[in-house]
Amino acid sequence: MKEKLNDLRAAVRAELFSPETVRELEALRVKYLGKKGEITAILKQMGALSAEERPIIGALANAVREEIEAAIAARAAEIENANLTAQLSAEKIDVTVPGTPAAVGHRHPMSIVLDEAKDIFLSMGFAIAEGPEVELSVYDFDKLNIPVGHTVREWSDTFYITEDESVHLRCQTSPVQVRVMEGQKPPIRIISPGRVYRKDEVDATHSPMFHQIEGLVVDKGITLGDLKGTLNTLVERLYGAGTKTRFRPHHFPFTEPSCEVDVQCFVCGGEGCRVCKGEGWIELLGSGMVHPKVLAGVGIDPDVYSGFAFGIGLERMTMLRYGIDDMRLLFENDMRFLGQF
Ligand code: 2U9
Repeated sequence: MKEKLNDLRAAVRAELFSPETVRELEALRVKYLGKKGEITAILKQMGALSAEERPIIGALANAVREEIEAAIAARAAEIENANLTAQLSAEKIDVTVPGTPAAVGHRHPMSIVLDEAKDIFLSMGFAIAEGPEVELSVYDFDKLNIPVGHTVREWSDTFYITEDESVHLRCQTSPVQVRVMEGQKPPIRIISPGRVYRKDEVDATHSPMFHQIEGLVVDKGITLGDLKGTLNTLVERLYGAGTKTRFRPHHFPFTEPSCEVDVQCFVCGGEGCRVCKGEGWIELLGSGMVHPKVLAGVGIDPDVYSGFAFGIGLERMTMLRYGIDDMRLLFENDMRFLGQF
């Protein structure tokens, strides 16, 4: 039995280096130390030994078992270490590989043009005013001298909220200016950018929701000359120094006199081209001197004060600025389009 144990010890020593993996090593452990293993088989035969032999063989068997256990544990550590080294060298990081660039967002083209317009007006001393999109008809119609029966008041034109026509989605940002005039004495110099709503069918130049930038100046001695100077400054800053404007008589209920303002085509310089449809001029905005009835209606004496007002469509401004021929592109959120600005 002693011999057998010594043979086992030698056999394990010889076999210990053939396992390459933890699994193969485990098979070796089972072969010698498992329930049906060779050491266990020897220990089971101990009952047949004499009382003198039993402790000697028992001690030897334990010593051999401990040695085998220790040898297997050491070999296991060796295999794991080799695995780790192999893994580390296989997985080494190449710090020179270029990184994946993070996608950075940017402003919508209308935000770019709006920010530019805000900068221009802020530099001329205007403040920015905002107000509700769900508006009282008193502010959007009555106080703007828009009479009962005017087409804009029809259900086919305006998104009414109440049956009695007292509340609707504002169809211009002018009620913001009315609210400012009611709450503040002249001098007043504000722009009111924001969303407005009209029951228009969607096409290349119409949308039931669009954006306006309106402006209002009220003070003593404000004239049409101030309106022209302000709008010429806007146009020159937007489209380049020397860009000409043309003021054509028009009618709005809230201004008197009223005019539409064209800008000399900034593509062809007035020669006539595709953008200005051969006209040489492009219609840009509406404007006029605030109607005395509108001033009186908010408690500003029209014999002491006068003012001018204007309104520009932001979509139109943006389309002209970037040569966009279809308004729907501005609302569809197609990244192939938006990525170009
Ligand atoms: C007050 C008094 C007068 C604002 C004005 C226009 C002319 C105008 C259009 C331009 C293109 C609307 O977006 S659009 O379709 N606007 O033509 N807006 S004068 O006049 C005011 C505003 C407030 C108290």
